[in-house]
Amino acid sequence: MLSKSIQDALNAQVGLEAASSQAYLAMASWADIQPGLQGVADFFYQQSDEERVHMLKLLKFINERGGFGVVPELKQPIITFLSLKRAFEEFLTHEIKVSESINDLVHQALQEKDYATHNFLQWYVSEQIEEERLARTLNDKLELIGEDKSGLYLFDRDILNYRAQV
Ligand code: OFO
Repeated sequence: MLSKSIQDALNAQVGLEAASSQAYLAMASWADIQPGLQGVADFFYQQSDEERVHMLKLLKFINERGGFGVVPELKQPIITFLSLKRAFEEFLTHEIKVSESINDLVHQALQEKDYATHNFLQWYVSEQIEEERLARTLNDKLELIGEDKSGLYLFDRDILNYRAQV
């Protein structure tokens, strides 16, 4: 059975994963209407779907452990970006925030000796290592590319492969 404090913290994480899904959906929709960024749009549509899966996993875990997974209200995320670089910086910032939140949850689970929740959260710890690495890799690539149009063309063409590699 989940303690009230762990349940609240897990539900807060449900909210954060839902907000991630919304944020990446907005990035996808923005990229979708930019010329030549179909790969980036597909990438963020996929990221958005993944975050929804992260949210569902948490929600179901809370319910399985005798709690109540609460579907959160959502604020509108940033819907337009000054540049591709800014969108990817936002992506990295968001993932760092999620990692910090997962780390806090892990810490809380240990403090409360809730080993089942601690064990469950290890999947998120690994996932965040991958997501942050991917976000950093893509930001580094964009830094190198700068304003080079052929570089941006290749970035867009290959972005789904980077995702598979990282
Ligand atoms: Fe990438 O945020 Fe979920 O875990």
